Amino acid sequence: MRKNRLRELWAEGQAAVNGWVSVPSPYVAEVMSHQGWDGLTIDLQHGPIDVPDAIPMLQAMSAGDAVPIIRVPWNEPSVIMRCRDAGAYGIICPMINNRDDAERFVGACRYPPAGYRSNGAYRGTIYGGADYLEHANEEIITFAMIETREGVANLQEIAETPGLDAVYIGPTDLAFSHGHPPKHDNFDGPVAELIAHILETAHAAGIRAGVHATRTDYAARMIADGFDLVTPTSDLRMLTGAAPEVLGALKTS
Ligand code: 3PY
Ligand code: MG
Repeated sequence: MRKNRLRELWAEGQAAVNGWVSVPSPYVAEVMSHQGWDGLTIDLQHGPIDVPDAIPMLQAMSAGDAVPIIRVPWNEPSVIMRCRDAGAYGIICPMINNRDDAERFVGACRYPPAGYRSNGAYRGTIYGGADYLEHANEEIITFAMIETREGVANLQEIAETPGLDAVYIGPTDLAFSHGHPPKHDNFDGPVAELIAHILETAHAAGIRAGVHATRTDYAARMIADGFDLVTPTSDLRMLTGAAPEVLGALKTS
């Protein structure tokens, strides 16, 4: 089976830099898969991408090196299994609040006896290889999003869920649920303290930690602080970020 490059990076002690795709376009996914991102996450939670859109995007990404990841819209086993069958090598699941949520999520990503995922990886075997079924449980990465007050309160038992590889922090929901303004890139303050606590608890439980960001300097700081994966920007942010600079330089009114 094709190796999961993120696991290899982590084994080498390196952090992974993950790109974020929210435009439902195989062409955008293909372009980004050749840019040098370690992982590329197709976001099915927020934005216009649905499972039928994601499949040609995964196909387009196959030729590049970026590890294909999907953020599913919710902890819904049927959607998780469809994404896994389509060849995702990592699943990010939003709003994991307790051990039951974590077990439901991880079980949908793993074949028995580790989980209850149903057999039928029609594209997994094309992307991963003929021995996909034999090794998928060890290669595919499960990320539980910690982004609620309840998720933080139950973090220890979530992090110790067998088969869970990593937590992934959604800073704006995390802030929201703790009564703070929903903001990314929290360099300091109470949300930054929560993020540091999540990182420390995940590592103490022997799993990895990733964090969502929108600024390169913040993502660099998170790598320096010990995060195993950072998402510094997205397709849409790069598009919308560059336009004002160009237009500002050329248009006078
Ligand atoms: C959050 O900030 O809550 C996220 O889920 C990031 O996409
Ligand atoms: Mg969120």
